[in-house]
Amino acid sequence: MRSTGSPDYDAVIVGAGFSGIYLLHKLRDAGFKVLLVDAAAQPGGIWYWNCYPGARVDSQVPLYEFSIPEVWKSWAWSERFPGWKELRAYFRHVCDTLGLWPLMRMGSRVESARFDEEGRRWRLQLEGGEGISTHFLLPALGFASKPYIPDMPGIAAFEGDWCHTARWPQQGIDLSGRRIAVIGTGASGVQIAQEAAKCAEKLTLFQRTPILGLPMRQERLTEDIQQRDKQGYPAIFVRRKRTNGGFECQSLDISALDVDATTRNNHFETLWRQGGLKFWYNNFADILTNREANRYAYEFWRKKVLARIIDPVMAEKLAPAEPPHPFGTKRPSLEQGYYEIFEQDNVALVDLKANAIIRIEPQAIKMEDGEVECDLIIFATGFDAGRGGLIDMNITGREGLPLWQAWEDGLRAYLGMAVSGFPNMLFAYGPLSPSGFANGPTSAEIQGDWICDFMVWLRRRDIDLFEGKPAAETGWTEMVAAAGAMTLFPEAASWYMGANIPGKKRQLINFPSVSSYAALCDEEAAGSYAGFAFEKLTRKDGP
Ligand code: NA7
Repeated sequence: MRSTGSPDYDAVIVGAGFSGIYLLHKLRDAGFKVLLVDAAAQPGGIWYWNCYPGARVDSQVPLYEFSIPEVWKSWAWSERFPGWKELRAYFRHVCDTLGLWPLMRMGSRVESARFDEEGRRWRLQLEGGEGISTHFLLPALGFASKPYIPDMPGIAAFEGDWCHTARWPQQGIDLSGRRIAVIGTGASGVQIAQEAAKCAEKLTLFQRTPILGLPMRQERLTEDIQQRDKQGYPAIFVRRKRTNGGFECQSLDISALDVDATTRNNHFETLWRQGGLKFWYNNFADILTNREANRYAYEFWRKKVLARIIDPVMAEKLAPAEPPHPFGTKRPSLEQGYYEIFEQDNVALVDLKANAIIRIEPQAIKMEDGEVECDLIIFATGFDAGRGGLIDMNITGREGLPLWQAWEDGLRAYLGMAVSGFPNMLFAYGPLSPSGFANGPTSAEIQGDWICDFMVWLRRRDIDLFEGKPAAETGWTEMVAAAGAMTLFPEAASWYMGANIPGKKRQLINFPSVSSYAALCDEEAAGSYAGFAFEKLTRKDGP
């Protein structure tokens, strides 16, 4: 590695999901010397790692794709909610269409990234020992790149197979005829359970908290239908940036309490019929802020679900009279026949709140009361969202400060992109930005455009070094917490609140509105990036 001269790259992007690929496209077009590296063998981000049977996106076509015309005009989906294989094919299409492959190094894991103060560059160590240097470091790891597997005594001696949904083997696992235990009933648990129920000898779901499932209403899509609909795409792509969730429409601007019961119910029914996440994001204005309004939504949801479950004991476990948490404060999942699988003889449910797991035996899961024999354990137990992947990248800032230490007392970041003490680094899809809460591509494009504009602005002024100001960072972090406090989100022990990871500080880790986020980012740019400190330096032998 050179210690003097220009760094190898103007920017290195880490991660080939939506945000990384978008940044690569933008920065390449803006004339930067840029490289993208990713540990995965193929682009797609979470759609590379989450390749379990049934894995699919919960945002409908055309929300979960780029607004880049040459990309969407030449692409057609086969389903309204595409699965992981098609999403991976889409990413290949994006890289082909935009000619990005020569700038991508797949199968290359970044083991560490260290800010070299003297050399004014980031030094990255790749798996295998190679070192590269870059002026700017842009981690774009996604909010869910670090799977969480709870401590399960005895797992090492388990004689069957086990894995996390987000580390599903690329060659797949045949679920047919297996005795399967799925631990966790979030979006991933629901999706894999629906598939496993079709072919497993025995499927046992271990539920700690019931998921509040919404009907997906999957549809086949033809090219003709999409050709017709594409006339409306540009307007949708503009509109999705003006909503809280990054979807095509917003919550209503009236309270659920300001309408009579019939009107309220009619709106609930309409959303229910439309399917997807609309019951969550297109509902009354105060569903996520007012307990009474929220309870109306829960009661409607419960009535719909109870109508599909015959056994009253099972019904109380899956859709309890008392809500496990306010509706929508944990991410609802889209389901396709989830509630019906529990009527099958080969499917069972263990309520972990009534019967906890004690340990894993070589051929069974032992609970306080009884045991479940199994030969495949699937952990659908979620992620150390927001920070996990970044911490695993072993990022070290000024004076050798590791990122994990900077975040020891909680996550902090300016604009959800910059951390003080870590100059010349911006992350996309990071904590305290809308990522995770919002539709991914919307967030990726807002941040990608902003980062690219910022880098062009720096280049025009020959600015070598930027760093988020500590006061701006504190202000942003407090603002996200204050925004969260105005909602019901803090009432749920969710990953949105960091509550799923033992020892993680409870705080809202996502900025709760895409449109407000975009406005604040625009304001920052219009104000000459006042939240950042800059240094103008001459490189030893740079241009
Ligand atoms: P989630 O949504 O974090 O779900 C994880 C599930 O695993 C959830 O049901 C958890 O129950 C359960 N869990 C976590 N730890 C344990 C332990 N120790 N024992 C039993 N059960 C446990 O992850 P997903 O992968 O499903 O979805 C992540 C996001 O991807 C999703 O929100 C969408 O944005 C797409 P809990 O609810 O914590 O009681």
